[in-house]
Amino acid sequence: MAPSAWIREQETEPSILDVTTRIALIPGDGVGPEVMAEAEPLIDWARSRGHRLETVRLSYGADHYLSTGETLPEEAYADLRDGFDAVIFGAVGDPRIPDGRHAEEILLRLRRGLELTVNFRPCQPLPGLSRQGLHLEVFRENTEGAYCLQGSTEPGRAVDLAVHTEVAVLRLLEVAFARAQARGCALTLAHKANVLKHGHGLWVRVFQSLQAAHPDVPARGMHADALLCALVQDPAPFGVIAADNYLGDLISDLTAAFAGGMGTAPSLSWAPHRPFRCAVLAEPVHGSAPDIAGKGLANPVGMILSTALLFRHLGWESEAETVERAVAAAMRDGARTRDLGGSLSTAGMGAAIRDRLSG
Ligand code: GGG
Repeated sequence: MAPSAWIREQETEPSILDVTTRIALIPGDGVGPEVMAEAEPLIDWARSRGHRLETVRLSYGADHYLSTGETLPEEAYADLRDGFDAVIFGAVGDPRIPDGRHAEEILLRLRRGLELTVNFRPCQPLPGLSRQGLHLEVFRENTEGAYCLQGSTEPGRAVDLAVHTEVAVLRLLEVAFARAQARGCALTLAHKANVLKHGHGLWVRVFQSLQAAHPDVPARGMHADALLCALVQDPAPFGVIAADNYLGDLISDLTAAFAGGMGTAPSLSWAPHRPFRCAVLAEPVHGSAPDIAGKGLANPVGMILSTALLFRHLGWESEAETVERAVAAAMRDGARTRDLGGSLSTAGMGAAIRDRLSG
């Protein structure tokens, strides 16, 4: 290409900072709004560093459902899908709605509707916590399996179906293989194909087909029960673990416990094939924890680290690293919420982290 044409292309191409990123904030229920309040200043901070950002707060959750009967209205969902780039989500779940209908129609709807197949749940203990040096990452399929919401209850009999599709399994496993390859670490598939011959049989077949294409990745399948036993005994040899929705949910709660518990565990879900404008959702692993809601007892670290994962996904590596460094510095300096044996409130921990943002 001639230099002048190249220069014209450079001039007309919008710089990444010229593009407005639209982020929907859905605090949800219980401790969701409290931890979201500690993520929002980070978005303002990213804006102050030149990123063009617009946030819109959406109040869907238990209170909205109980007062209006609405969970996530179709128009709101369509606007979110086509008019936003990302979602930051707090938590859903409320004892006033024992069947969890609103949670299902908000969070599972977003995960499934936006085809957020990949749920990434890293576990790296922060400074001052036990198991230093551990670096485990769980890749959980996020849209189907036992969470496909198909089943029935009859007198004396209840059925939950688990639907696994080759497309979703392949999408999840391709990301897990690529990550293990990039990290140069082992990849383990958790399954129970000895019993769940159909669904998990499919997982094993797809896994084996990718093994052939990635001879440099030390990859193996393990029965999930044996894997859990091995993890409890010594998680260090594991690098990346891939699993279906149900097993991934359980395994990632165990790995969260290795790194300080649910309060510190971040997650990011995304659609690798980008079917819609909105293709990524950040949320802490923890739920709404209604027993401690409104008391300033929730640990905001999971939410803050999820926000850092979102920054990285959006290409804002410097902001992601700065936030992660600030969390590590606060922990190194002894900042702790009650769940980690300290006395800081949710807001106090958020402030301790923000005080250490630099760079
Ligand atoms: N941030 C994850 C989330 O909200 N998950 C939903 C959930 O687990 N809800 C049940 C609960 O809050 O107890």
